[in-house]
Amino acid sequence: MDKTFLINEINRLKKEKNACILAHNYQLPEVQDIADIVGDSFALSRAAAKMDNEVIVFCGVKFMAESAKILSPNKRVLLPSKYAGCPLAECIDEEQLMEEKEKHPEAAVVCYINSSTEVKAISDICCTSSNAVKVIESIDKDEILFVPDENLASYVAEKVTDKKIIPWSGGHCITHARITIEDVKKIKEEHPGAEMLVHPEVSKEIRDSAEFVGSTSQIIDYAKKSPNKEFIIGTEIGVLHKMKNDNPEKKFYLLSPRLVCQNMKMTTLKDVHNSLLNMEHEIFIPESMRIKALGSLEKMLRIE
Ligand code: CIZ
Repeated sequence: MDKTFLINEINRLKKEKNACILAHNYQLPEVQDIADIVGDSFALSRAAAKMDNEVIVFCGVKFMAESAKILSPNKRVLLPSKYAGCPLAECIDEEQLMEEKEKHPEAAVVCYINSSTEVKAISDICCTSSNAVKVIESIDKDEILFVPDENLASYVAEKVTDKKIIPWSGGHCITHARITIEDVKKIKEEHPGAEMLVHPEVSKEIRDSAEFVGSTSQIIDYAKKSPNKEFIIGTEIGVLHKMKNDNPEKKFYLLSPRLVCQNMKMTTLKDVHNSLLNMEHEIFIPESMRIKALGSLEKMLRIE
């Protein structure tokens, strides 16, 4: 199908079905371009809850569409590519978290938004990469069990020194984990004047070489406000689309060509079209589970 025809059809179906399209910052450029809102999972879920469309097409991965459904139970939430998952979110299940909780009965449980609905349901509060420090600081306990991202846990532990952060061992984003210190040395030599901006899902070694650490939205924001003209970007390639559009006079270099998340790149325009046409793949969450998971998301929303 011709691209212009596909885009026209998506826009026609969007009106017919009273749908709104949300796309994560890591989505393919052409998917970001047809979206009503582009952002991080937190901003998108919050936007989904506020808008009055009957249908939400969530161009992202499963945990993101599930978070939108948890917050918007009366809307039909569709995930265009049913295989778009997140290995980080899948690295800990309910049973494993229960075992961990038993080992640390005094600890409050904080789950990263990159986690399953079941894990959110048995956590005290959820957080994203943009608000993790604020969330931890808001907790009235000295011990925090933080799941599942070990690098984000270590970043938070550096910022919040009056609490003991217990990380879930081995939880990593496989895309951010591909960056090596050799990549950093090479790109810094090539672009000595560039500021390096990285995501907190990178390792400590990489984080310590950067000028700024932040979520995708914070990185996008930082680059816009900085007087610098050149940036090395240490997160998934998808963010470059918005950064280049927002700042045509600035230069952006991806820290490593391996910073491509295959799951985020599964959603194509054709999938978005099929999703609207056939109302697929709809997210369903049992109500008792949704209510439990809602608690940890709502607590996070209250401290924003
Ligand atoms: O919170 C999100 O959307 C993720 C997974 C990353 C980020 O920093 O936006």
